[in-house]
Amino acid sequence: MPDDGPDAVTSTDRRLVLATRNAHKVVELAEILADVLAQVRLELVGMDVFPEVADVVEDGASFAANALLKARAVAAATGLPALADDSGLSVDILGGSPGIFSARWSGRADLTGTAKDRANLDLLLAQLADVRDEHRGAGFVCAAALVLPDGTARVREGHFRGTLTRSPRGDNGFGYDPILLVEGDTRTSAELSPAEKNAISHRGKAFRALAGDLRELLGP
Ligand code: ITT
Repeated sequence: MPDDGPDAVTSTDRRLVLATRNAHKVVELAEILADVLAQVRLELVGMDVFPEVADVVEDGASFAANALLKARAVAAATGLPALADDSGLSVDILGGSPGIFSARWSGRADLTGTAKDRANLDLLLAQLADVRDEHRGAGFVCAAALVLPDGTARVREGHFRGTLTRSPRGDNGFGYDPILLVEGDTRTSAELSPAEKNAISHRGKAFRALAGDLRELLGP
């Protein structure tokens, strides 16, 4: 047997790489995909296992295009099947914005993590200060992509509707969760438990749809 070195990928490698640097997404996805990963006997690993792989520029014009860009780049760089998502908040009265620009809506490139999330939602609430309750409809959107090393690709979308509050509420989740009042509920998305959010969220729906593709393409 030739020595392929410690990082060589073999046909028995059962790792599936999640192409995100967002720690909250890794936690949510490990939970959402737990059953299917056990079924197809794949181990989910994050980008921390591949520190040498550079971030891809998310210059697509849609959630689906960006999810595919991220998954394609990671599958090509690692030789492993890759999952990625692109997600964001789509506000009706803003014609779907912030949309694919949700993560950088405030323009505060100097901030990261919760400080950046807070700047983004503060700006959005300020922009919508004069908008009446009946016009505050919004929803999270998620495009989830699976790309195999041979280029085979699948994308699925999920939506999670609600209305925007006037101030943040709740400590769970991340991003805009504290300002999305969940449709048919009195709580914001940040007041749901992780399991409750996963059951109805855009990311839960998109990745549960993609689970069928994982079984079909990567099942034993
Ligand atoms: P990766 O690209 O590394 O996956 P990211 O945080 O940049 O991480 P996105 O490009 O998908 O992720 O941007 C998503 C932004 O949309 C995120 O920063 C939040 O502001 C918002 N968002 C997405 N899903 C959300 C959720 O479930 N709850 C709250 N906000 C969410």
